[in-house]
Amino acid sequence: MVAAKVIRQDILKMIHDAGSGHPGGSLSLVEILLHLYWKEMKIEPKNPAWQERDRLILSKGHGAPALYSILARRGYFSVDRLNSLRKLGSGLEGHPHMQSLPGLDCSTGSLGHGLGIAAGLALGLSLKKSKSRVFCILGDGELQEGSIWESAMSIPALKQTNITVVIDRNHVQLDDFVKNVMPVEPLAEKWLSFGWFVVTCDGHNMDELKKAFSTKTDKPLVIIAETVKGKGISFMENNALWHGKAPDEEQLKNALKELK
Ligand SMILES: Cc1ncc(C[n+]2csc(CCOP(=O)(O)OP(=O)(O)O)c2C)c(N)n1
Repeated sequence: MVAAKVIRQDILKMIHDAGSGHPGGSLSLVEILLHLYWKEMKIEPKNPAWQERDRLILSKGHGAPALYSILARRGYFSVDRLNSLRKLGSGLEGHPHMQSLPGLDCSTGSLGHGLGIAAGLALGLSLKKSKSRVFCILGDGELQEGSIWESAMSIPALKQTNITVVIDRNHVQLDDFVKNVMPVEPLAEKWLSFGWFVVTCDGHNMDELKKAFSTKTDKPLVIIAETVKGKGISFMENNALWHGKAPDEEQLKNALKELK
């Protein structure tokens, strides 16, 4: 498995080179994606359209830099392509565009849609008697979208146990803490009451993630992964200013120094 700091370095360099992007919510995703792509998902990077693969929907599509780094480091495409983030025609769009890059199972960016798509995908797969699983990553600010809760209600009703949801619970959204904009607590209780099995873990701890993902249950599983927005870079951590801003030359230098 690639080290988390390699992914974080990629994210920072990509966004710096692009001159725009979302560092905070990309840095909080790193260990979740590392676990999924190295330990959890059944995939064949050299055969991204393999029918039997597990699917990943990054519903918080602005976290794309983290996903692109993971896909490149996992072998879906060359690491050299990472510096083309947000460049016209590069395929590394600001938000995932599944027709443009190998390894993407869904185009996202407009928040609130990923779980509904995951529900349809999971239903289709089970109708085909496929063993493939669907993983869907949601942001905690994203949970304020009403469509999430329609899907959260439907999935247990349809008995879709081939879905695992991960909530990147970094407590910050676009310009403030989630609790100051529209609180989502009591979060575990909400999902429980909709018929999910809920596990909470430290979303930066690989052992805890492994344990959470291996939960055995006959209900759809939601993992509330407690994370830190901007994780790893002192001046970005828990700071909404770094939701959607590229580091300049000096800030990139300082950030990379912290990762050494
Ligand atoms: C439907 C929709 N509304 C607004 C936005 C703009 N937007 C992009 S990211 C974001 C905040 C999301 O917060 P959260 O889900 O907590 O993401 P994270 O903090 O993990 O980056 C918003 C409002 C969007 N992409 N889609």
